[in-house]
Parts: sequence; structure tokens; C-alpha cells
Amino acid sequence: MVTLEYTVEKPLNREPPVEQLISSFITEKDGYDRNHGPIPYLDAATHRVGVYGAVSNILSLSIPDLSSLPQHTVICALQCAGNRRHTMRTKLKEVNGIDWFDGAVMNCRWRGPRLRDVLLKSGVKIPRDKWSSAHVAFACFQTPCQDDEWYGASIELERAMREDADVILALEMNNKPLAPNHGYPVRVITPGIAGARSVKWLDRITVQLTESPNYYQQHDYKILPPEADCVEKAKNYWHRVPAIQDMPVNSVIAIPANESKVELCEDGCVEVKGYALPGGEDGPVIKVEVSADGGSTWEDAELIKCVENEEKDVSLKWAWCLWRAKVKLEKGTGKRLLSRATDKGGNVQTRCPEWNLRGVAYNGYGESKDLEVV
Ligand SMILES: Nc1nc2c(c(=O)[nH]1)N[C@H]1C(S)=C(S)[C@@H](COP(=O)(O)O)O[C@H]1N2
Ligand SMILES: [Mo]
Repeated sequence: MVTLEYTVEKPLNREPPVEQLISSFITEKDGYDRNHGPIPYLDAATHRVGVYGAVSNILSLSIPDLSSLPQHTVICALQCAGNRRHTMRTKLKEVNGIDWFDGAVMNCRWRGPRLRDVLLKSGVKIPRDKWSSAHVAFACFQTPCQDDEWYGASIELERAMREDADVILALEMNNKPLAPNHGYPVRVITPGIAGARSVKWLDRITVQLTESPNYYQQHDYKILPPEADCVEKAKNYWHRVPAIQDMPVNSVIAIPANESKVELCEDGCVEVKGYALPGGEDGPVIKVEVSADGGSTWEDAELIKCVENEEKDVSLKWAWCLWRAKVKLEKGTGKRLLSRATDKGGNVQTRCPEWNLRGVAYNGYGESKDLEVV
């Protein structure tokens, strides 16, 4: 029998303080946890992943089967679509959902076989020119969730099959087997795509013509238009609004924290630090700017080079980027700083996106406000 921790009513959801989060390029421990149900403790010796649907051969893969395929490493940020919801809620209008601050993201080294290799082994029966309208659905049947009997998600088959999209079935996180709360013994990792699609405790992969029928694909994790301002109205939009896939370019200021007292350095500057995230497949982040005058003028931040740059075969396209800047500020109260990221694809963070009921994909300028400079 599978042991479960936490309950459907009270799943484990937590984030570290952002100051702590940005202290290392790789999030080694205490990353965020996001669960729609309890955490199952699975046995890697008996666990199997089934491959079904529009494939020539149905497969039932054990963990040793997955380990014996070529292993691929990806350094990628895993981010909940609800990251920064607190800012949308406080800046724009009340939204529904967990009150995430800026810490529902972590940057880790993931390792496992490519989903592509598993699908090739199984034999995809959908012709190549239909791959962008077909889907690969992921399912975990281990526990009921808050809004559905199981957890599921899907991504485009085209993305899954493209080698450079780096979608993997992760067996390891930061060179160790996944921890139970992060999906042991196997989870999907979908770089650039909202965390909701990186299904943990993966039981089944299905190649199909439709998206996953699961609640979290069909109803939740959608950027509804502002007219959908209550749950009743949202229902009229669910079938018309696409499920979130790629996450938008983003950045936050972690230090100094809102409402903190900051001391000027001898040069009359304060040190500012944060993280930045590329949009979808358009990484890496190539520029972060900081403004001390409400966005009239901007100065380039320094993008912090990380040791992992030395791993030649591992791309930083999907990783977050830690940054720091020295910004001139006058002494006084009510000071405000802003940050703005640009990625390689040319996506630039906007001042403030439109409000949406679920408060997802918030990517307004990073901000640190009500600072007292002494
Ligand atoms: N089986 C299952 N997979 C899941 C979830 C879940 O509740 N159950 N939550 C999803 C969401 S919404 C996010 S943001 C990430 C969180 O991953 P983490 O808990 O490892 O941080 O897992 C995704 N995969
Ligand atoms: Mo999420």
C-alpha cells in the first residue's frame, strides 16, 4: 500500500523567503512545494510508467528501464504559474489562489531520459505534420486532488518530440534521486513551461489528439480575460481560453526587501539583487535593468556568472539568472526600485500585465518599495 503524507484538504504548499532563494544558483534544498493533493511514497522497485494512446507499442517501463535509456541533464527553473500572485492581488485586484510571493520557483539540475526517446521507443503513430496539434498527456493516479480524482497535464507532441526542447522524465534532482515531495521516483520536467505540466509521481504517458482532460489542464492554470471576474463567469471561458504553457519573461527584486531600511554604501549606492527568468523557449535572460526613478531611466544590472557555465554540454537557456546592481539613491523614505528583464528572444518584461481571476503568470516589473535609505 502507498503511504500518503498530508491530505487532500491540506496539501503541502510552501515557498522559501526570496532572500534565501537567491543565495545560490542551484536551489539545493528548501525549494518550493506545490501540491494539489497528498504526497505519495512510492517504491522505485515496483513503480511503472505506462505509455499508451497513438503509439505502435504500448510500454510499461520500470525505473531501471528508464535508467537504461540515454540520460540527459537539464538545468532549468521550475516555476508555479501562480508565482508572484501576491503582487497581482495587492497591485491590481483580489485574485483566487494561494498567496504566493516571489519564491514559487526553483532552479535545479534535473536528469533522466528524454521523453522523446521514450516516445520513439514506443513508436508515435501520429504523422509528423500533425505533431503541433497533437498532445502528450501525463497522469498521476496515486492520490485524489482537490479538484479532480487524479492529477494530469499535457503539452504539445511537437514540443515533446523536439530534441532541443529538452523535455525529460527526471529521475534525479541535483544529482540525487528525486525527493518524495518532488515526485520520486519519476516526474516530467518541461523546461520553459508552467510547473503545473511537470507532473510528479508519473504513472502514465498518453499520445493523443486532445489535451489532458484533467481539471488542472482544462479549467485551472488559464489566463482568463478580465471579464471573467468570478468563478461562475470563469466557467464560460474555460473551453475558449488556452491552457498556460510557456511562462513569460520575468524578474523580481529580492534585496532590498519591501519596507526595509537600507544603508547607503560609501559610493552613495545601494546593492540590489534578484532573479530573472526567460520567457518559454526564448532563454537565456540577456539583460536585467534597474530603475530608481519609477521607470524613466534604467541601468544595466550585472548578470552573475555561475560555475555551471563550465559544464559545456549543459545549456543555460532554461535556467534563471541571478543578478546584482549598484544603484544611486538619495537618503530618505518612500524610495522605490524597479527591475526589468529581457531574454534572448527579445521578450521584455512589461510594467504590469492584465489582471486575471486566478492571478497566474504575473510578470510586472520587479519592485521593492517603501524603502528607507539611511
Ligand atoms: N502529481 C502531481 N504533479 C504535480 C502537482 C501535483 O499536485 N500533483 N503540482 C504541479 C504544480 S502546480 C507545480 S507548480 C509543480 C510543483 O513542483 P514541486 O512541488 O516539486 O515544486 O508540480 C506540478 N506537478
Ligand atoms: Mo503550480
